[in-house]
Amino acid sequence: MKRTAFIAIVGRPNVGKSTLLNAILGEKVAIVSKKPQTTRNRITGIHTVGEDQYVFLDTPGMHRPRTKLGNFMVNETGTTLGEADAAILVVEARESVGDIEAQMIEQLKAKGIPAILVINKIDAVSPANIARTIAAYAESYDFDAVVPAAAKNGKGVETVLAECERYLTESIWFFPDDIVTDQTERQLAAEIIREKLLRILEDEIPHGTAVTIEEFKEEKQMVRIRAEIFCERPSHKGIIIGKHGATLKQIGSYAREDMEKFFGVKVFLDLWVKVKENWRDSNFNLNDFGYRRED
Ligand SMILES: Nc1nc2c(ncn2[C@@H]2O[C@H](COP(=O)(O)OP(=O)(O)OP(=O)(O)O)[C@@H](O)[C@H]2O)c(=O)[nH]1
Ligand SMILES: [Mg+2]
Repeated sequence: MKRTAFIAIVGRPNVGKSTLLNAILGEKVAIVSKKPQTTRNRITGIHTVGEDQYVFLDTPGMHRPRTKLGNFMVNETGTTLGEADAAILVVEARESVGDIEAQMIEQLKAKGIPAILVINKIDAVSPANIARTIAAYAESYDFDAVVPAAAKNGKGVETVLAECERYLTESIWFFPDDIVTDQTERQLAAEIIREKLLRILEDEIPHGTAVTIEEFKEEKQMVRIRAEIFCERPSHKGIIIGKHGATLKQIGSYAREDMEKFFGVKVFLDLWVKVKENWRDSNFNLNDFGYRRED
């Protein structure tokens, strides 16, 4: 008997949702960074064991949007919750329920979605702190389970998965059993480049960047990828390229390394930087960059 569950991973930005997804899958399908608002659209991660298929839906961190891109991100999270059988609410041990978390719990209640609470980054706090966080959340919602975890080190990840078993119901599978994500190779390549922009660039600059793949050509034992990085100002373009092209070269070499690992072939990566002012508030550009819902 085949079983399936669609489980949304939600929470405020930067709590470790994408890290948790990657840890569950044992493979990196979602980019991760120290900066908040890394994930911009829903990332599907598929974990199939025996007759059971778990479909995890990683979402953009819930925040108060200031741009149309922000609106899109927050909508992605809302839509995903609406389509899920259950949710994993990821929080940090802050000893009280934050305002964003309280809002998310209201959404869970309104939609009648059962949930597991994951208190992540326990490697960085004291046990007393964790205990007080658990107590605070226990009053806010009837969670099916509360799991302290350190997704970055894999701690608690097995328990999270085991607790998700309760959400499986008899159903056809929606994905083949040998895939871990439904993202295309182009999407994965663009995301890898965006991760490096977030890692290398300071302040607001990476948040104002988008990446498109103009060419993805498989040749004999290699892939040729031409990507365009869009930023919001000419001054940002200068910073991204760097002195004598040094910064762009660094971004390219980190990205190429990851792509070669993921695609398992040699990658020739050609990066171009372009300016598109205020693209984060342009419906036309957001569409162009793939920040739209097709279904
Ligand atoms: N100390 C510690 N850091 C962690 C842990 N899990 C994740 N992180 C770090 O937290 C930061 C954010 O991780 P992400 O997985 O990108 O967080 P996210 O919730 O997906 O963030 P958004 O996509 O912006 O909503 C990264 O620097 C991670 O390495 C953990 O268990 N312990
Ligand atoms: Mg994320």
